[in-house]
Parts: sequence; structure tokens; C-alpha cells
Amino acid sequence: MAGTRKNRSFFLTRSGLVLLLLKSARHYASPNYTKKKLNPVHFSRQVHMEKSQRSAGRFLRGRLSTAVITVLALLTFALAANAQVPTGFIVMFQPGTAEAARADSAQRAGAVMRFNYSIVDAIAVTALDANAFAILQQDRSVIAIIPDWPIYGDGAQLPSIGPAATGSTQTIPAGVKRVGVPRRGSNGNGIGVAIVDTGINFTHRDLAPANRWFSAFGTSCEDDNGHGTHVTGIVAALDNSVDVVGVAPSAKPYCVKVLNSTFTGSDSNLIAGLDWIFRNHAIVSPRIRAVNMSLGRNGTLNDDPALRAAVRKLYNLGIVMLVAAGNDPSLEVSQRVPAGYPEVLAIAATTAVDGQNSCLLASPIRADTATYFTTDGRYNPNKRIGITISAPGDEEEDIDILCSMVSALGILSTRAGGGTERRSGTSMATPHVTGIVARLMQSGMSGVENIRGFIRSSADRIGIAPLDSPTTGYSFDGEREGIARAP
Ligand SMILES: [Ca+2]
Ligand SMILES: [Ca+2]
Repeated sequence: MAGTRKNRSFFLTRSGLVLLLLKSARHYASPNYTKKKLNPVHFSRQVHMEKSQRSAGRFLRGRLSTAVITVLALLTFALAANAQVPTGFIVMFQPGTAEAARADSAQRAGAVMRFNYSIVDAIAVTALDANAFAILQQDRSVIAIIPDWPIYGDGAQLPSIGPAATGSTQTIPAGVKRVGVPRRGSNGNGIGVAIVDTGINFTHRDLAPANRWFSAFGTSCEDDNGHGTHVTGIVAALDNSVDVVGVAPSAKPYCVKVLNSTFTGSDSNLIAGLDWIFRNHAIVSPRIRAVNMSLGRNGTLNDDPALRAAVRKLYNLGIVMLVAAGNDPSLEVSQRVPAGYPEVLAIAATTAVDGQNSCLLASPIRADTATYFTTDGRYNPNKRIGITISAPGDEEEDIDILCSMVSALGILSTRAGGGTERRSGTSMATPHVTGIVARLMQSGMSGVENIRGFIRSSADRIGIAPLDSPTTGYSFDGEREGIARAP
């Protein structure tokens, strides 16, 4: 854990009257916004940095010391969503054990096999009874039996879904403007990008996914949740006269479905998706050279050696994998899987434009501020673990008239079923950078570490952004890595 973080404190209520006002104010929340309370501790830090607002900030510190209760409720929700129960097992075999021999081992144990992988010497099985477990444990070709942990999409806790847009003009979303609007010659043309997610809405008028795809559920790759369609639009919504435009509108999205309609998958599903990319990346046209993973779970570097081996295999092929850092500011990215892996580019989230401010006593939340939800953690160049770069994960964050609440306006992108909608999350930050990677590859750049290095050295506002968030969960990770910038 970074030494500069995790010094957060909890404050007891100072004023019951103010607390009452804050609670009633929550009922006026617009469903298109997600909410988070302000934190007096971090307000004081911001005030320290921006001297002109110091006196107002002092007053706020007194008024805002009541924010803890709602935040605890939000955290409880996040923990419930991350409660981990293995859904089966991944069985790793001695290197070189043939796929047929692995299947035989599963059959001898009476285990039901779900996947038999090429990318790693392993199979996935459903839940094992004690007898089957014992037989596999005694099998001399088996080297590990790993719990198959559930994995979730990294949308915000409260997705902000609005009505479908029906307009006939194309909007350039604020996040795309922030990282760099595509142009002729820098639009991702010729680059295949795998979207490992809930699927893609294949009939959406503003998307053109490849007709080669994979689903870990044995279904079509159609998006029955909406998350994957939104992510795809941020990378590659078409440059035409409708809906939105992506960072790399000419890149070719490949649908890899590993999360179901409830936003849930597992390590074994994710490995199955990576396995399909491993077997197909070079034989599809255009080739798959980047992978967007706006998903993950809490975990450690070594808690699933099969998943780690699969990720390493794609890394060694020069495939750039971009992973959402996560939406829990109480965690370090090193506590996330696969975002904490050194083989991937972990992406944190910032605001795209200045927020509005109904509170006369506080400064507005500026563009390039760390979002209220982002997981972060400074990049360690020796271990290659940490946030590679930040990018927009919501459009703006506003402060309400009571100076007590932050509302987040989501990123505008394509909606499953047609039109557009807004969603917030590091899930939305990541595809901005995936689009940038496609444009860098189009310009001739290759090699994962070359691309990581270029993204970090060419970022906008290095040393300045992300700006400190005034919200409760945020604590500075010690590095202002800047905002990703397209070439
Ligand atoms: Ca469009
Ligand atoms: Ca940082």
C-alpha cells in the first residue's frame, strides 16, 4: 500500500440539524446522477492548495463534518456486491499435459468440465464434491486446484441511465473531446480491439462489431446488460451523423462475452475469453491487438495462477490489455485482479469538464479531478504495478446547494437497444485509453511497454492532474500521472 494513502479518519456528527438537512436533501436526487457526500478532511486539503478559497473552506469544514453515515451505507453496498463465493474450480495441470488427458482426469473424478483451455494448461470445472476433489488432488498431472472467483463489471454503483436519444445529429462526447477528437489518419483504422464484457448490441446503428465473436455462456454475443455496448461506443462509435463518436471510430470491435445480464462472470469465463483471443487474434482481419477489460474483482497477484498465466501469454504476444482500476476508492489498484497485474495497463477515472456549483461556499469541481469512485495507486516502474494513466470516467461532478453532496453526470455513449445513455465508472475511463492505443498502433507503434511508456510521457497535465477530489473516499496516491492524450 502506498504510504501516502489510507490516512482517512471518520468524524462524528457535530450538528444534528445539518445532518437532518442532508438526509432530506437526498430525496431530491435526480435518477440521472450518482451521489457522494463531501469529506471535510479532503476539503481542507483542497483549501490548503487553493489559497484564494481558504476562508470559504474553513466555514465548510464546520458545516460538512456530518457526511459519514451515508458514505458507510454506500460502502456496505459495494462490499455486498463484491462478496466472493467460488462458483467452481480451475484445475491446472503439469505443463504439456494434452487437452485429451486433462479431460480424462476430469472424467475419472466425475467432475463436470466447462472449459479446456489452449492458452494455459488448465481446465475449468463446476463445483466439486469432496470425492471428486480428492481424486483430482491425488492426480499426479494436477498441480493446482484454484477456486473460480466471481468477476464483475466496473460500472458505477448506481448506473445513470437516461432515455434513448433519437436525434439525427452526432454528439462528440466530452470525454472524447478531452482525450483528443479522432481525425483522418488517426481514428484506429485497421486495428482490432477485443471488448471483453457483457457483449455488444450488434444491431446498434452507431456500432459495427466484427462478425467473429465469442461467448463464454454458449449463447450469442448480444449484450443483455448494456455495459459492454456503452464501453464499445467509447472506443469505436462510428463517425457518422447520428448518436456519438468514439475515440477510435474506425477501429474494429470484437465481442468477447464473459459477463452475463447481471454483470457477473468468473475467472474461468475470463480465461475462456482470453483463450479465444489467443487462438484467434492473428487469424481474424483486422488482427486483435488491444483488449479492453472494464471488469475485475478484489484479489491478489497470485490468487489465480491460471488467470495470471493467461494474461502473461497475451502480454508476450504484444497484445495491449487495458483494465479498469475499480470503483472503490478505499482500495489500492494492487488489490484488484486483473488491474493489479504488471502485464496490463490499469486506468483510473477523472472528470472531463468543470462541474457546476450551487454551493456558494465551495469551489466547483474542476475538469481533470479524480472521480469520487476511482480506485487508484501510484505506478511502480520496477514492479510495473499501479495506475498507468487517468482518463474521463464521468463527464462532470457538481456540488449541491447545501454544499454537502456531489452529483456525477455520466459519460455519454451507445445504449443497448439503440440511441445513447450516460454511465459512470472506471469502466468508462478505460475504453478512452483503449481508443488511444488503437490510434497509436495505427501510427506504427507496437510493444506493450513502448505504448505504456508513450502514454505516460505524452499525457496532458503531468504533475498537475488528477486534481484532488473533495469527496469522502478519496485520498491522494502520491502521483499526478496526467490525463491520457490521443496522438
Ligand atoms: Ca456516430
Ligand atoms: Ca495518481
